[in-house]
Amino acid sequence: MRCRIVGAPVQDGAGRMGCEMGPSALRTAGLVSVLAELGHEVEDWGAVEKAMARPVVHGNLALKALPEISAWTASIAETAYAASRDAMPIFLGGDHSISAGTVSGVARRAAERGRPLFVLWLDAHPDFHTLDTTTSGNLHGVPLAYASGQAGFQGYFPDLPQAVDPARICAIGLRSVDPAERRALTEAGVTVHDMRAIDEHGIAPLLRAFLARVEKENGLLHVSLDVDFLDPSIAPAVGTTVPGGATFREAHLVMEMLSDSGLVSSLDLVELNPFLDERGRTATLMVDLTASLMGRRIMDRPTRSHSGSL
Ligand code: B3U
Ligand code: MN
Ligand code: MN
Repeated sequence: MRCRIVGAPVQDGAGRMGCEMGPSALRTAGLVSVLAELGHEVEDWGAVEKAMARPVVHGNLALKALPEISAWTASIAETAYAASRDAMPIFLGGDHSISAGTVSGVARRAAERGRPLFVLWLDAHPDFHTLDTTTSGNLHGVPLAYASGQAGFQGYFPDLPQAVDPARICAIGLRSVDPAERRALTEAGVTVHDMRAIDEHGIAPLLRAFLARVEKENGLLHVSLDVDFLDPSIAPAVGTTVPGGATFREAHLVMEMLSDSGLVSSLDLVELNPFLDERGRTATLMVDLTASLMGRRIMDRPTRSHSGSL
């Protein structure tokens, strides 16, 4: 497969600085060579450049860096659209606000191809605030609401060429959801598998059911992996650690199942804050998870289905 690496060194959407270094850390952890060793053709597009920010005033005075994130969203969306033309883009964040641009860019591409776009959001948070409901004002808390066409972004964020149908979004790993987000997720009809659901059912059947839907509709699948999906004990390099996250094996299993599905058409690796890392272990884990998604296996065969003999 042809992979296209796109750096999006954005940090203004997070509460603290450092995510700007994310693309460098992922490259330092060997992302390009790992993909090449798996037999992929890798093209590195370097970094997206931020468009010129124009001043905007909004009634929610808590909002931070609105002109900057709006400008980033415009340039990232353009690049995401271009990068998804004839390759699988892998977007290196950057805080999660980059996904306002990546998802809207690949959604435009999917619409042009006449294929429905599905989104798998692997995160402790749903990032489903609107500009009106966020109380922290950190814009890494809004990208999924924007990309799925929730109200209140018009005039502040770039016009959305194509919204993702909320019924085609699945969020897995949630364990920190604000009341306004909870209401909005339910109303919009987003599929949510919180940590409790993972504890009760195991992560595999939850993901399998979603992948079956993507396959049935001949969809494209964008995967957005936030570092804080993972438990902080294995992934400390993130500004918003929330205890009780996905384990090492749960995360790899998700990636292996995604790989087997052959459905993934684009990927975000976001919220890595190398300033908070311990000798590069989180960056290395994110690269290893990407390797599992891109075909690295424990044994030289796909995982067998349980209906077959063990
Ligand atoms: N929902 C909270 C917390 C949060 C969202 N995304 C992250 N943290 N990383 C907020 O600030 O919107
Ligand atoms: Mn997030
Ligand atoms: Mn998060």
